[in-house]
Amino acid sequence: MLFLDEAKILIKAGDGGNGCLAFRREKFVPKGGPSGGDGGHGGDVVLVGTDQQNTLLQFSYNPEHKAERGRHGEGSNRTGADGKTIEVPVPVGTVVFDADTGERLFDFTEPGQQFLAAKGGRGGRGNARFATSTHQAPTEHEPGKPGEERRLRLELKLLADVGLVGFPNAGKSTLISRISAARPKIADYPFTTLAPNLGVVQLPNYKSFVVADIPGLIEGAHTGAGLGIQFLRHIERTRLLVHLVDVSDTTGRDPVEDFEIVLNELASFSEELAQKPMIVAASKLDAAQDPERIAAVRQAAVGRGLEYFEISSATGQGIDALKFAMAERVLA
Ligand SMILES: Nc1nc2c(ncn2[C@@H]2O[C@H](COP(=O)(O)OP(=O)(O)OP(=O)(O)O)[C@@H](O)[C@H]2O)c(=O)[nH]1
Ligand SMILES: [Mg+2]
Repeated sequence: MLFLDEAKILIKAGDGGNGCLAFRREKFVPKGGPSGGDGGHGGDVVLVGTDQQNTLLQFSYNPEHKAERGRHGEGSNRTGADGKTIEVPVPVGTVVFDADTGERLFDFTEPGQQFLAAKGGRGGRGNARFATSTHQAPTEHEPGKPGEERRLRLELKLLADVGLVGFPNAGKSTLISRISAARPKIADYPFTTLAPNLGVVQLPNYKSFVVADIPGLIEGAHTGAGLGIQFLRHIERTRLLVHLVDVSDTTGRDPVEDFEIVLNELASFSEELAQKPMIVAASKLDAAQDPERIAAVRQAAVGRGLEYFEISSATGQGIDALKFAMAERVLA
């Protein structure tokens, strides 16, 4: 499933250092020659493709990136140090635009690719550089040139890492709203979700992954019942499915049957989907009074060799454990 992530950033390369105006002062030498050193060059801002990130989220916390300025030149022909160039990592898949002109500047397709986004200013020349045989005491010296400054718009097409599947009303949208900043519509009736929602799940170590919440599946979906199964193509390229099974007492259905129906519908969409790694999560534990219903779902999952969790998006029970299990699978 493609999802557009966008960020605007300001980048500023370092200014060049000023050239220096100085003359040598030596004992017994009445008039020393010019000795003003050159200013250092300002640092560049370079964007570098990385596969260690898959969202632009970090730029909302960090929208400005500035490189160091060059140091000014000094007397005794000392050249100022160059400013450090900074490298700003951007996820592979990012397209870079000039935010002001709309011009497309660069396309990151591989990790390690570099784009010089703002060039540092040249350092100014010190007066020592202007000396000639006929002009032995020059006072000319140049200021450093300003570094380039640019506003960029970054665009990233995101691929979901995890697909949430289950019966309508199983609590998929509620779960994604619990673990990400996504705020999809949630309601107490089937087929609330009509189109996929994506959410970015942030982990404490600054890593993140993308979860897709899709419409519910019912028996016969592959023949068009409910919303059909066409939307399953949105999760075809995910690495993991999380299968939510409502074990609360209010459904009036057998949760194991729900579980098997969804497995069948996935299989009738494609073999690939049927084979995808899956975590089973019994949902709405807070509203489940009957331990046998829960045990039956656990048995059905574990019997198929699937990892199993019990959660409640209402109370938060099991949510972190499930989140970290997802992270472990998709970030491994
Ligand atoms: N008690 C309880 N209710 C929940 C929990 N999670 C979700 N619900 C409720 O279950 C109903 C359905 O939740 P949704 O998140 O919309 O379910 P869904 O799976 O996205 O449903 P569709 O989009 O229709 O497929 C809502 O009324 C939620 O408030 C839970 O952990 N406990
Ligand atoms: Mg929903």
